[in-house]
Amino acid sequence: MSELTRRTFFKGAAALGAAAMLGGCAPQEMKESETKDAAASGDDNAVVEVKHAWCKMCGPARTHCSTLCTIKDGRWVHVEGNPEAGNNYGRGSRSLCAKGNAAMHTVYSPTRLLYPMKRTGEKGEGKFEQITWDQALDEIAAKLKEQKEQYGAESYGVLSPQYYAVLGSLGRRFLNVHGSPNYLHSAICNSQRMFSRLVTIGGPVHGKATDTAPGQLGKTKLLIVWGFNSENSAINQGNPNGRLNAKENGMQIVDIRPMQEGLGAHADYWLPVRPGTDGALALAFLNIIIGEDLYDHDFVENWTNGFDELAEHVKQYTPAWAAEITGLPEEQIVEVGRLMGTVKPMGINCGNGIGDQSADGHWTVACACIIEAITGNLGIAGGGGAGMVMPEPLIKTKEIDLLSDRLPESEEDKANGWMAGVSKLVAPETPRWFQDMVTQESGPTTAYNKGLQSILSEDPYPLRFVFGQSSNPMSATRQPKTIAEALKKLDYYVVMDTAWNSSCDYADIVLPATTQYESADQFATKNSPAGTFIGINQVISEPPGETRSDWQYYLDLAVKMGYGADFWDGDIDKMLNEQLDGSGVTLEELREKGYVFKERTDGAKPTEPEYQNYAKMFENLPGGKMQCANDWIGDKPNATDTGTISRLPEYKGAPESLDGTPDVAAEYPLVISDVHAYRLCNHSYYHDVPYLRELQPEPWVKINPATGAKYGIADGDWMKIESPHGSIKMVARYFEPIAPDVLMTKRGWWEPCDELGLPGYGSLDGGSEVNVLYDDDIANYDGFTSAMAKQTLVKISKSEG
Ligand SMILES: Nc1nc2c(c(=O)[nH]1)N[C@H]1C(S)=C(S)[C@@H](COP(=O)(O)OP(=O)(O)OC[C@H]3O[C@@H](n4cnc5c(=O)[nH]c(N)nc54)[C@H](O)[C@@H]3O)O[C@H]1N2
Ligand SMILES: Nc1nc2c(c(=O)[nH]1)N[C@H]1C(S)=C(S)[C@@H](COP(=O)(O)OP(=O)(O)OC[C@H]3O[C@@H](n4cnc5c(=O)[nH]c(N)nc54)[C@H](O)[C@@H]3O)O[C@H]1N2
Ligand SMILES: [Mo]
Repeated sequence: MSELTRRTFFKGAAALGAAAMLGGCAPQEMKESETKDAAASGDDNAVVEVKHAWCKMCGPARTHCSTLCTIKDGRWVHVEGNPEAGNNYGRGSRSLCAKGNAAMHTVYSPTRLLYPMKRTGEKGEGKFEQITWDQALDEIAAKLKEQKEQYGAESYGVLSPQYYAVLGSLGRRFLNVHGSPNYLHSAICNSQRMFSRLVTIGGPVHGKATDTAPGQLGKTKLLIVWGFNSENSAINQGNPNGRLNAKENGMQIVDIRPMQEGLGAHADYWLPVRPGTDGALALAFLNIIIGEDLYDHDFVENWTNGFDELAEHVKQYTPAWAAEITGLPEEQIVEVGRLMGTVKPMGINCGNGIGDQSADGHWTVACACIIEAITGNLGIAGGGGAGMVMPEPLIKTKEIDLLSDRLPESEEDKANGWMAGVSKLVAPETPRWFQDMVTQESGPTTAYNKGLQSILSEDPYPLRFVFGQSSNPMSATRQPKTIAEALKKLDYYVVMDTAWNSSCDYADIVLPATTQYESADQFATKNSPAGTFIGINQVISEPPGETRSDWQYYLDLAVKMGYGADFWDGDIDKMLNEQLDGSGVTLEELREKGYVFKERTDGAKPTEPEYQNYAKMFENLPGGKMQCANDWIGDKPNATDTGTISRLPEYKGAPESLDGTPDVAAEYPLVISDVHAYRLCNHSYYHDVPYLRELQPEPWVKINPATGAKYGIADGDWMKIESPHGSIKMVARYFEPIAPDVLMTKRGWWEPCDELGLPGYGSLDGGSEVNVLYDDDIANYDGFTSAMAKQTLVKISKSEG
């Protein structure tokens, strides 16, 4: 944002008085212990209230932490975990992570966006003026109607890289009613792994693809954690405690990640794989398991498709070959491969570090699935895909109907037997022929990056209107340079955010959103053996300025569009009541109490699942068998219609790599990648929160001390990092447990922290956004899932800050 806009923008914050909202106490002065005491003691006449809110600071995770917030005389002074809800440590625990504990400072941040703004200058120039909500919604509705008329409804696309509830429900419903299939889903987040599992080991539908993660950790003897960061990502879901307890009971752990993170230090084997080479490692594991006859013959005989072909195919992928590519010792690959073939039950946890964000992500995850299946670990207690079955919830709520039948079906859809809307996708995330009700989560999907690139290429047509809610395209995807060009060319870009993110300068309209602590628009349930918990977000802090709920935005816009009848006539309570209908809990009760816990008194306990029911597990797969050679997707057109997908796993590697492009490596000798779910932020935000920013003040890059010394870079020095695609600056942090030829960082550093006087950093060349360094050539994306590599080669040098 330019100085001018910053001033206009902050005028609002100053007028409202961030300090006044805190009762004269600046955020950084409000220490946790003091605030708790203040709430507990002091003025007897003080009005102290405790209200319920769901923490969603780990992002889109579907089970968030339930919190209790103490408000004293209207000021939010303390937050803690709700012991009734059963957060990470189970019922009775009040603990929260660092982010959760810093929650109150997110609402009082001086970087909050407070008013609707309209661009007055050129795109990217940063000149905006304040407008009213009414004017903003009128202009947006007029533009949507005009473009629908002129270019068709599909010219409107919605950014939804991660599954935020509002995007997956109202965002999708609005698209359906409007008539556009262009839900710009990630091609970087979770779905990629789901698609790979679905086509390899089955499951009823996309969202319920058979899991390779052990469902009963207590019975697991060997846990493979592969590119998964559960000690940081959604602690509530990853349950680090469960892992450590299982380890104490003798479970062995293999952690496959380039740098040693939390769990790595506890692991029996830490495999510091070179970023982007997991596909080679996976193929070598198959080579060992099949070559040394460590597979389950009974399973292979009865339940696999194309095993012999696979066995022949993987002979070429020897441990020596993989050692060269991955940078791991050959003996270690062999040892771990043998372990996987002999220790049972074994489960594999595939994370975002493999599958979602590499150019051959599909085959890497498919190999992990094959390994688990042929070693006889699928659907067994302690192995993959066999979780205990929870007793029925005692409170049942309804999902928001997506009105999927509203999406128009074209002649082309009909002729090809495609799901309605698929023919109109601007950039299909998975191949068009693949997208149907079994494979898709909530409807057709366009890949985020490819969809945005269509604006420039106009292939097959350009998007004309993009809505970015809870997403920053200048940081979420590869090559912000290309994205900036696309946003400049785009007819109309609307952002709804809690802060002025780095893409806002290119917007036509910017809308201010409330946080989860300022609106009562979401409830959620948690079901456990003890009972069922339902809680709603209560208003903990009054919405600052003219911030509005992300949910209310859709209802208000729908009314302006004439879609009111499909959007509860703009009444959010009607929407919530519809979801609660028949649950036995009323909205009034929830709003009043914040949450309700219904104890289980019928004695029902979790039951064992049906083990090894492969007929059911594989029912959607060709021949009813798991796919060692893939007859579902093999030899069929890829997602860009430029070739076909292979039937057997292949190793491709990143667009630039030490083994694959030695000529590039001669100039750029180091490999870089990143981690995103860091415990002190969500993606690229919460860097404005002083408590959290203090702990990671600058954009960091972990570097082996030997490498630092070699390039004359000391711990704490700024360094320049250059790849064939761009250049950034970051602060070197010496770290022993990382290979000397590898660097690891975290993406997204645009957000300033004014209280600590720390800046935000640019998203283009010379800034600190690691996505600047990565390739964005669509031809290099995973042909099946559109996953993009987040690995490349770089050279480094010391630089000024
Ligand atoms: N606190 C917090 N929680 C979050 C989020 C957040 O931003 N903050 N984001 C949420 C979202 S949207 C998601 S998708 C999930 C993601 O949660 P995870 O699946 O846990 O994903 P990441 O945190 O990216 O962790 C991937 C791990 O793989 C490693 N890695 C990186 N490159 C490679 C590689 O080439 N090979 C291998 N083997 N490993 C590699 C990284 O160092 C990291 O430890 O977390 C969710 N939860
Ligand atoms: N290099 C690299 N790139 C990655 C990843 C990686 O690991 N490495 N991870 C990928 C993954 S898995 C994902 S899911 C995507 C995520 O990509 P995005 O979801 O686009 O994440 P951010 O770029 O942090 O943008 C989120 C925006 O939402 C705003 N926001 C926060 N809370 C709210 C709210 O309640 N309402 C509204 N309206 N706005 C809010 C924030 O201020 C921020 O501007 O990034 C992907 N990009
Ligand atoms: Mo994600």
